[in-house]
Amino acid sequence: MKIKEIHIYSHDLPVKDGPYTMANAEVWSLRTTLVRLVGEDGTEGWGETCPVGPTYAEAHAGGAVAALTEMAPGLVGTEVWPLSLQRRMNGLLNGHNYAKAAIDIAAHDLIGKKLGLSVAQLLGGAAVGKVPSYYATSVGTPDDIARIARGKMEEGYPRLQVKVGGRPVEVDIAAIRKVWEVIKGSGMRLAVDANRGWTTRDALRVSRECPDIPFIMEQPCNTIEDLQKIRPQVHHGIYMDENGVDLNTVVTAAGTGLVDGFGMKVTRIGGLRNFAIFRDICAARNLPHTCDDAWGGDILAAACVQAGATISQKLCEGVWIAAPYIEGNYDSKNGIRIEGGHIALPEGAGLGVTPDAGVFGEPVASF
Ligand code: 0XW
Ligand code: MG
Repeated sequence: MKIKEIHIYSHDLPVKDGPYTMANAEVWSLRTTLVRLVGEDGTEGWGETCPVGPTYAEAHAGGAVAALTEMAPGLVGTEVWPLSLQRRMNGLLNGHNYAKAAIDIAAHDLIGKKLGLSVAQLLGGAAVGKVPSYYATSVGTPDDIARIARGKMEEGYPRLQVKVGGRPVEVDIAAIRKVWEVIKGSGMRLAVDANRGWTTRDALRVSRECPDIPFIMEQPCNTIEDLQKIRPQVHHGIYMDENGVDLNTVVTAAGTGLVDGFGMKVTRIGGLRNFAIFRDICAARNLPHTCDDAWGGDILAAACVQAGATISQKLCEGVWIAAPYIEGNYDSKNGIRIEGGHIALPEGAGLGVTPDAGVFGEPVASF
């Protein structure tokens, strides 16, 4: 099956009750980029990539459109199969995994829709019909975050991610303690995500002062070298998120025992094909991980749920989607929704969602 047309769209997603605050970023609205691939028989597939602002990762909305525009002319007329497509994209542009991911996701959707198979089936088969999600807070006051923790625990979320960093570490410690007072004994698991915002000094202090609280530290510091420095000194598990920029980094982190798990983004690792490889590397080393993206609407949410459903239950730390921070859905009928802290795998072929006609307006570029 060859690619006949590629259309690129831009769309704004205002943050519900914004801003969303992390150690290094405060975002009010995110610009997402969508790709519509049309196969030679007219079958269509959708992809999406949506960096959470320009400082979270080495990715930004304008970069996604530019990278896709650079590659698209060289992709029209080529085979849609994900491995061939990946090699072709690598021959057209170095790096820019997050933009290539939108093409990869669209290719999986198109192939699934053509064959009548779900993307989860294409990735090896779903292990569950409903994936656990987790709630990620903003950076906030200890009282506010503890109140949110109670609400999300009562909603049925099995896991909470508390954002910290970008302020005195004493306040982070107070927030962790207040949240633990609320969720202790409930079975709700806790991740503390500093989004690269702590120094090694801060991370060591938090671990030293909270030895009784069984949270995992997600991406506490900025670099891999920082993680290596704190690794032998902390009482808590360390998960890598932002530093896991490609499969090479993941193989080394998993193979050397640098981390106890990962927060992983489908687009950062290059799309669904690379995510499935990442999933299998983690399974080989018995490492738990999430299946998320940085932000995005129904297309990315569906991609994360489809891929997340293929993770073995004991290693799945949850699927995060931006739905709680977004108004409405692209697909008004089958759009992805979180219920009781879990997300049902959509029915139907491919991603299981199709944007309503005209929802993104005219393409910003067509090839
Ligand atoms: C909680 N997330 C999955 C959403 C934001 O993009 C940040 C991210 C993370 O874990 O770093
Ligand atoms: Mg994270």
